[in-house]
Amino acid sequence: MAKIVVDPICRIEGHLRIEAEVNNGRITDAWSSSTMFRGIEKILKGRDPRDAWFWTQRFCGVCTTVHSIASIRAVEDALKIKIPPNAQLIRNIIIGIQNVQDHVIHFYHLHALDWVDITSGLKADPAKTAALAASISDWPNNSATYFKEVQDKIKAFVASGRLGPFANAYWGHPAYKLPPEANLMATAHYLEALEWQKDVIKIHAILGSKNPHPQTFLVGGMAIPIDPDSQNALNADKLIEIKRLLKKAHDFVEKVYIPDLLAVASFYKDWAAIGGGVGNFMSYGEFPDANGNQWLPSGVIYNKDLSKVLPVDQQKVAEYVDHSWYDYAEGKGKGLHPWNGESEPAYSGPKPPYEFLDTEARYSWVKAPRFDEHPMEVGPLARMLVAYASGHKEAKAAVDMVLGKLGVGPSALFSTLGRTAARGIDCLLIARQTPVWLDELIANISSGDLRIHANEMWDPSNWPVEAKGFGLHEAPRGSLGHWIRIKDQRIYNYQAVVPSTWNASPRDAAGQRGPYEAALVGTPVADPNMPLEILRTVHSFDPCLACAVHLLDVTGNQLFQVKVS
Ligand code: NFE
Ligand code: MG
Repeated sequence: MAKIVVDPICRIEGHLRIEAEVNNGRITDAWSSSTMFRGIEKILKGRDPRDAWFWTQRFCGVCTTVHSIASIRAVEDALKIKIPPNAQLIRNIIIGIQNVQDHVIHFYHLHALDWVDITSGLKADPAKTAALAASISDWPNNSATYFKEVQDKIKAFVASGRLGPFANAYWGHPAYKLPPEANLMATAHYLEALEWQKDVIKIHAILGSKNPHPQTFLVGGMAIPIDPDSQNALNADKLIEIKRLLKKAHDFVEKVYIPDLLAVASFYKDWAAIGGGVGNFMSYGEFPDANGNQWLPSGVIYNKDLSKVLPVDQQKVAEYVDHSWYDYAEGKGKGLHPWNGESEPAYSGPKPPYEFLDTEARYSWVKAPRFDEHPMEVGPLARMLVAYASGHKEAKAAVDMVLGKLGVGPSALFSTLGRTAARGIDCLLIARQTPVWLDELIANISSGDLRIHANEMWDPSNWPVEAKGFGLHEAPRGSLGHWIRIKDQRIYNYQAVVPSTWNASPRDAAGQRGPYEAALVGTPVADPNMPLEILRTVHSFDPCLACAVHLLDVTGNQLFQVKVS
């Protein structure tokens, strides 16, 4: 038996360590550990609830909007505030483009190199690459000249000895299966996606003044004035520019991301039987209309059973710390609902440098959230499964299209490949739908409705002495919840349970594995010195440990470690 340590997992946000036991070329057990603590939930206590979004937004710079959204929703829920339709639609557009940009960045810049061997692309024939690209998409850039230019650029990188973003990967690993032309095509689109994402996110700059971390969120609505006749407000020119950028976003997803995803996935169909995980899925639902009806449904699926979608009741969320470096006042073995949540750090792990964590004891800064005692996978796969099983028309059509093109059935969704494919489908659906919200916004403004903020509860003297609320959101990586208790106009308690807390969860009091841990069991590892397969499965979740723990590792300065014993 070999125990493998990968620390840190690269191409993610934050610090994640995986320890895995490998027997006969397969992982037989795994542990997911965050080696980073932050503590923003504690910083919030005693502050003005209307400022919470601004602090929580700093949980993370990747999902740059999501904690603002969850936070203002939590405060609005506590204070019973109904926001105007324009604010709802603007939030949907901000959330929509965040998801689309984030998924494309994940596919090309964080996950693709697990499947695409850039060095193999150096051997590709640019003309054949153009023919391959033309066979799957009419994207105009796909010419032999273009692919030759990209190949020359990579050759120059290699010749200079400065590989930049491509310096660190398991190049030449036998688990890479793409022919050179497919590798070159994907590499070209990696570079193109870098430019594209920079452009499309300008929508956040227009609606939110900047990105990352847009600045126009506001409890009760948005802080962006609407006035078709003013240069200093959301006017017709800006709406037209948003329309253009949304089209650009959608075109790339439809004509580059999805064709590339299908092309790459077709070489890795064996990964449709690997990386299934806990088999329970949860989505909070997202994109409310003016009446609060969600465009993507909420729901819970247990044991991969798509015949039943159960309702989400936030009261059933509880976090355990039996294997996490926190102390609860009442001791071990109990889960706390976030309204009563505590974040008292209590590090009991080994002093660095250490070889292994004591995984029988506490081993992570991530807590273990459970829904009705069950570990839940959250994220695009959960979202698409809940939508599919709920009969969501567009989701069903898109899922069936992808499964049909790959020649696999719905059971293939419960896998590493399924997770990666579902992210593409989620991205496609949202890229198609976001222009619809823009049109609704334009129609509403044209009808003369310029309201953007509900003022009546802004003044704290109108608030009850005590109030509590929750804000649920589907962030790119999945179900995000913020819970707030307000007392005497100040934050009495504040807890966030974020997507990567669900997915990167360690064991709970009952010893149940978290989703990364469960998904790794059964994953093959051809060469324990180059655990590419671990990266494939863990990356398929798109980890963000900055979010999940919400201080820095003040002792462990190690930058990279892959250890086999
Ligand atoms: Ni830091 Fe995040 C998203 C949140 S974490 S990226 O999406 O919330 O899972
Ligand atoms: Mg938390």
